[in-house]
Amino acid sequence: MGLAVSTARVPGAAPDSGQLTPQQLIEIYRLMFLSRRVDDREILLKRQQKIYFQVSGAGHEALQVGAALALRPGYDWFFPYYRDRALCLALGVTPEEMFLQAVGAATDPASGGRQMPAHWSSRPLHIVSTSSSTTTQVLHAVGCAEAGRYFSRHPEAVAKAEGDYRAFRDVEFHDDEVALTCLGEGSTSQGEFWEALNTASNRKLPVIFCIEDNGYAISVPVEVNTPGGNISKLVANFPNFHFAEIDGTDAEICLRAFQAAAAHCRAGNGPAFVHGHCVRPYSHSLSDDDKLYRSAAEREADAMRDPIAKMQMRLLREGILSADEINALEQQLDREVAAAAERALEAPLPPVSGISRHVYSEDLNPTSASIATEPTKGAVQAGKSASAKGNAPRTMADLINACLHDEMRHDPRIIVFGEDVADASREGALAEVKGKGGVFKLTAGLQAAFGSDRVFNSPLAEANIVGRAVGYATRGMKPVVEIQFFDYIWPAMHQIRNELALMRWRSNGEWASPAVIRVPIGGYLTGGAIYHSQSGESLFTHTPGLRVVFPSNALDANGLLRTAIRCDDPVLFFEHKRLYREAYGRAPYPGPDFAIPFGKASIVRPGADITLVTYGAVVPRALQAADKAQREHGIDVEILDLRTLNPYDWEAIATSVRKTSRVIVAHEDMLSWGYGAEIAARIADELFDDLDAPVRRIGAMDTFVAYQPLLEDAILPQPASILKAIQDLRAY
Ligand SMILES: Cc1ncc(C[n+]2csc(CCOP(=O)(O)OP(=O)(O)O)c2C)c(N)n1
Ligand SMILES: [Mg+2]
Repeated sequence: MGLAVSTARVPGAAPDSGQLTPQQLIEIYRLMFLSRRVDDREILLKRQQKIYFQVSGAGHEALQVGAALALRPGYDWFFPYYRDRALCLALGVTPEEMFLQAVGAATDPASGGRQMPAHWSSRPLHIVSTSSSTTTQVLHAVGCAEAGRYFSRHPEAVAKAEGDYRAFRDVEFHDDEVALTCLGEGSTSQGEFWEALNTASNRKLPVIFCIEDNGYAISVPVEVNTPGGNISKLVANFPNFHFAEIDGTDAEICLRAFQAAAAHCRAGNGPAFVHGHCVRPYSHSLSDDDKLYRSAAEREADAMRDPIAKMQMRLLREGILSADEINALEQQLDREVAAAAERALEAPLPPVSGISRHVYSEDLNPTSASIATEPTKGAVQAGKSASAKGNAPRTMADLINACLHDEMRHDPRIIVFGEDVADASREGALAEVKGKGGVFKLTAGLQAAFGSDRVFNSPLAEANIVGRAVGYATRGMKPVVEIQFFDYIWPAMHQIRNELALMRWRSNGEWASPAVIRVPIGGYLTGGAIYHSQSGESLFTHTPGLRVVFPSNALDANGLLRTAIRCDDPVLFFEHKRLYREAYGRAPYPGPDFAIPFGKASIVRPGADITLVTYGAVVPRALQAADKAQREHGIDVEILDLRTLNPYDWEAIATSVRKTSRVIVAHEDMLSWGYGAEIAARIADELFDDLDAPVRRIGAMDTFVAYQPLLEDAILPQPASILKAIQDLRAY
């Protein structure tokens, strides 16, 4: 019997549904054993303190090799979790690449030394970078599958285009592609798991959910995480699924299960759920000792089901390999693994100078002055009659809606989803109804104009919205999603901070998720109360990788939203609810290509005595205060509207402060730890010699916004409180 000893996947080795050949069985054993040996070598390196972390895939090898051999690397899509060493080996990641990650080498292709080992990523193989967060990846797989379907229905969206993110986001897809996502049984307790099943089921998406059930989540046994102890029983009523509950330690059973699952998905019948019962012979990680919480009998029973031993027994029993041949194969693999580890230990380490690379796109700079255009006078919006609105000033809500219409026409990769954003999910009603188009009507008419494939309602689940957007965006699409109220962004916070913002940096530029999230924000609503008035922008400007935009008027909103959509970075686009239909800041339609670069403040009122740095709904309030200060007290205030909070226009701030020597930073959000704290600290640090007075800050009281208008007025900054600060600072 010839031995397959290469560490690369044997081309054409993927078995079909017929009898497995001896060669194929040997190949399966080779991959499983290789995975275990890479784990063993990493454990040794960790004990020698040559690497810094180790988590093993031991006990899961049969399930993972079965999954990999039923699918196609570089064709299907993979959203693994940290135990998936055997999966990744079988897809084509090499042991040396795994060791490069373990040592944190510059040449680690998954992350360039940024992620722990076993945090997989490979663009050529279609393994999308995953984080340490259990379960976030399942929603990415859902969005990925949706994107694949979208491209096969909309081939016009595949084309590249110069002048926006599409120049750097290549698209590949196959009509019958499948997305595989893996997770542990403990991780099925996360809400995101259920949110992913929801959409995969409802939209009949080709996603295979692989549950690698080793009975424990660190020290917590399955019955504590899963009522009744069996996740298959709980999910059994989701429509459109193919279900399989299998022995995850028998490689052939696993392979057959994934072949059936893939066939169901490729045929367009919906998603699949493969629940494999496997074992965990090596404790959770090297930081864990399962003797602390598992009985000896239980650990012995697990050892009896070790998939490597089972496969080896089969090869011997069926006379496929002799004991000597198995020995020879294993020794050969051991030598290859040892040599791969040695090479990795010699690899160059990442330069400190490269730390900031790939926080944001290296290709498209949204602050470039070349983005700036002038509004087109007398422009008429496509699809609207010239007479209807003509050149009359339009509200912020109207010009955001106009931008969405124009950009969707301009770029077929844009899709819009969120809660209530469609005109009517039941399309039959569209002929007779006006349509909803968002609770604030910002997406009105988009579904009617561009169809339900491009504009649709999500389930009422914010992590679902952002997690799917990440998946869509990694495929080169441009999701422009809506979170209905800033007050309810928190379920999506995990996806925003750990996934959306990090995809590019953690994969060292290999992957990116440049989605746009539009978020109505803020108070001054008279009755908005605690849960419809929140601000909190500094929580997001404190997240590297995310662009944060906060316009104060209709024209800026239009031009900045266009830059956000065409941008190659993820953008959080805050829209102040109070400004949506305000008389202040209306503007005529500026044309379909009007754009404002990020990081460019606007001087909304020039002045000589005091600089007032602000943004959002405080801008019109600051203007009122400044006019009064001039009129009644002769104080000439210069107001800077930052417009974008990350990046922000430090040059404009510094120039103004050098001129006035007095500065107030004002915002609607709470004062303490607010956005102004950073700006004030930087001014104090870098412009100390230019100041004639302390840096002053204005913000909301350190509380939430109350319902009773009397209280709301007292809690939020008002023109009167801004005026008082201006007077005090002048007198200092
Ligand atoms: C959101 C999140 N919470 C907690 C953790 C810490 N953590 C890492 S692995 C793990 C247990 C996962 O158990 P399971 O899903 O059964 O996978 P297994 O490790 O058993 O393969 C926990 C709690 C995490 N990484 N992410
Ligand atoms: Mg587990």
